[in-house]
Amino acid sequence: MRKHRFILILLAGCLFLFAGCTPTRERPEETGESGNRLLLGFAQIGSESSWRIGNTRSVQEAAEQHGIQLMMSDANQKQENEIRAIRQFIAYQVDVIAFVPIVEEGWENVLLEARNAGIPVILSDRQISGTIDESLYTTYVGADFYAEGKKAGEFLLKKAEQSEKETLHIVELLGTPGSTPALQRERGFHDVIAGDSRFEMLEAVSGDFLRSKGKESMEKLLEKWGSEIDVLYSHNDGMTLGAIDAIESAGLRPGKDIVIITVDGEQAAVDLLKEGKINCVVECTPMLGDLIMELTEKLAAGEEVPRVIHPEETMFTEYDDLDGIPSRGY
Ligand code: GYE
Repeated sequence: MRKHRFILILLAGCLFLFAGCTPTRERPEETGESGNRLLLGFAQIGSESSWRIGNTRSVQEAAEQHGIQLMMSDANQKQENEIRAIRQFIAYQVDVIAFVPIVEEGWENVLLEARNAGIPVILSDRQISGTIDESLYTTYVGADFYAEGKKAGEFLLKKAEQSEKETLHIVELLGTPGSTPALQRERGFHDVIAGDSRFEMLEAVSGDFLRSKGKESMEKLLEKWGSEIDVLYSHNDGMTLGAIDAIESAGLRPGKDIVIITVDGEQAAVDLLKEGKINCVVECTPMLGDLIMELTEKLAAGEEVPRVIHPEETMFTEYDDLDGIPSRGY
């Protein structure tokens, strides 16, 4: 039975994604074991980074452990695909919808549809624009990106104390334009270093959270600014790894000629921190699956849940004892 329902859902998913129409079919008759399981519709944005892949895995594993049936879609980095998937979840009358808003703007209509259908909505990982009607979603679970940006800035303050240079010239690789992590990681960092004459921004460019674009953007920055660059602040590890390739190809030493500050905490970045090629890794955990499933259970039972849940996060720097860092798992 469970299998049949899954196949039905999958087939319908393909149909709706390809036909681009609003489905009118109702959730299939619930029978047998699968009928008692909660159904969670989860709209993921894609697989742009190891962080994201770890996030998807965390959601899948937690659903399995909690016995929650998962209807998951991959938007391939397109907001319109995400909106279409959410409409599909509504048509299927899922118990709860969770989604990762790729950017902050543009969700009003589809969230109104979810509210009219009486389906609670969890924002996972990213937020939506602050001006939106608050009743359009129930809860947010994800990182405090502003705090992450501040941690990055605070590390730089410490690093500057030990630098012989009078001025440190900074380049910044920004995440996806209009997304919460890009907006808040930028703001938190600049709020900390603002007004301090030891720092000078050379340029900030987007690398879209992609390794390939991080490399490309860093190549351009190096062509333009060369060895004037003292600091790279990058909004995610994927872009940082690409940038490090570009820095080494340009004959410079990452972590030494250029101070490198990155966010996420992927295994690959922590390994490079240990090698001295990265100076600071601000942690952002993708392991949100358990929290999402707990929220799903509570919402389906009609219980109250907190409006905002931030998982605990830390940072790893060259000043710390790095031997004890447990395997990152993403
Ligand atoms: O930092 C990046 C990913 O939204 C926090 O998205 C997430 C970010 C993460 O692609 O690696």
